[in-house]
Amino acid sequence: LPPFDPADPLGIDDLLDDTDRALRATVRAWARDRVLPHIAEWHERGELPDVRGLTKELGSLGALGMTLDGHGCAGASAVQYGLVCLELEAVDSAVRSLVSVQGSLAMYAIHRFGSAEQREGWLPSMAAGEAIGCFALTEPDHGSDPAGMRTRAERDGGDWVLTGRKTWITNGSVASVAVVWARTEDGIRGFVVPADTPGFSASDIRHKGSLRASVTSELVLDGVRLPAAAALPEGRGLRAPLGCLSHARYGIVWGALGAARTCLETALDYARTREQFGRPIGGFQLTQAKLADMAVELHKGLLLASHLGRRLDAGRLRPEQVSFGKLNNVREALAICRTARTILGANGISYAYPVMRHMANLESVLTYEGTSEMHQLILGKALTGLDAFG
Ligand code: TGC
Ligand code: FAD
Repeated sequence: LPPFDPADPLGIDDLLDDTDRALRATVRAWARDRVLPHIAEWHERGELPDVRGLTKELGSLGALGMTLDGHGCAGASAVQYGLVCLELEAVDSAVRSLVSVQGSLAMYAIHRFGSAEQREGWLPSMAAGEAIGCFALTEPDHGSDPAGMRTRAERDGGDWVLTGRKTWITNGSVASVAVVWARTEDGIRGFVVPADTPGFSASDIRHKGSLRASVTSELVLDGVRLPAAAALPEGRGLRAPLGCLSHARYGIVWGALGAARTCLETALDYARTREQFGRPIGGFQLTQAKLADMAVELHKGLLLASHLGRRLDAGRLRPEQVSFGKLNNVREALAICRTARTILGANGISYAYPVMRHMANLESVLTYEGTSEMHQLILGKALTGLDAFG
């Protein structure tokens, strides 16, 4: 039998092939060298310095829109995308967020619902990380219930004119292009809005206690005039943005486990060396029970992510299954981080260790891309046939 590997107690690595492992190693090394040495300071300062340089490097790694085909995109598998999300989030959820929004939301929307001109006009530069994108669905008064959105797009001759506000928009103020969802007389539609269009402005949301190294913005659309060709021809109805969310939520199923892995590794190291009552705290049964439970949930979560990834690669992943994964893996990742914090005692709240930062980040991850309650209700509806939203 192969030896027991504390880093992979279930032997889940056997499910990966050499290409998957090589990609994972490349992204892990990049995140360790390029982001890890600075991230605690960036988080504390509430900044993501050189976001454009970082995005270009992520583009060079092939991490942007990586499951999409053509237009400079990598055409990678869903499992490979998941591994990349995990390795990035093992350093900080902010970097995975940047990649999720760029690839799974903004690029995915243009790729899936855009015209040939929109795809050719934006996807190559977005895949290379030369243009940053954002995805604007949430409004101040409509978060979980985007169907009630007030942002509207009205016809004026051959043009569209967009008016409204969007909030909590990742990458908002650094984006060259925003995919904005708005109400029209024919229902909800998506629009590709270059950020330099008059009437479009973005201001950053400050004083966040979570995802502090991520750019989060409020967008104002004040009579933004766009040509007819700015509308996503296929992006009609709420099912269009929700379809993009399914893809981004899938990435989070993996990503959240990266934060959990780092917290478990930190707690294990600490428990082996920190002594109280004359012995390492890792020798106490209560600490071992915590560590065992954390490992069980982390690796069960990885099995779930691998399973969902294979279903996505086979074209068989249902939105309810994505909700299943996001609900479980984010909830359990947060529980792992909180337990790690207890193992570190007072040091658990110090930014000298990554645990508190990851724990705080996962509070956002629990809420964005559909709150845990929304995913419970999506599953509740699928299980009972009864719609709790209606
Ligand atoms: P409902 O009637 O259920 O659905 C409307 C239409 O959409 C279809 N649909 C989906 N299609 C594809 N994928 C999905 N996941 C879908 N979910 C639903 C559905 O079949 C229907 O189609 P049709 O043809 O019949 O019209 O809609 P509802 O109004 O009852 O809402 C359901 C609910 C609450 C689940 C939905 O609104 C929801 O998911 N709310 C949560 C909103 C949310 O997740 N917002 C996220 C904003 S983006 C973000 O957070 C980015 S953070 C990223 C980062 O930084 O990493
Ligand atoms: P609300 O919808 O007001 O919900 C508040 C509480 O009520 C939640 O606990 C919710 O689960 C609960 N609730 C609501 N309705 C029900 C119900 N029917 N039954 C039971 N409970 C209910 N959005 C974007 O469009 N693009 C982005 O790039 C983006 N990035 C984000 C980045 C960060 C850091 C954060 C924190 C958010 C981001 N969001 C983004 C917004 C995010 O998607 C919303 O915050 C989320 O959808 C929840 O909406 P809300 O905050 O308005 O909460």
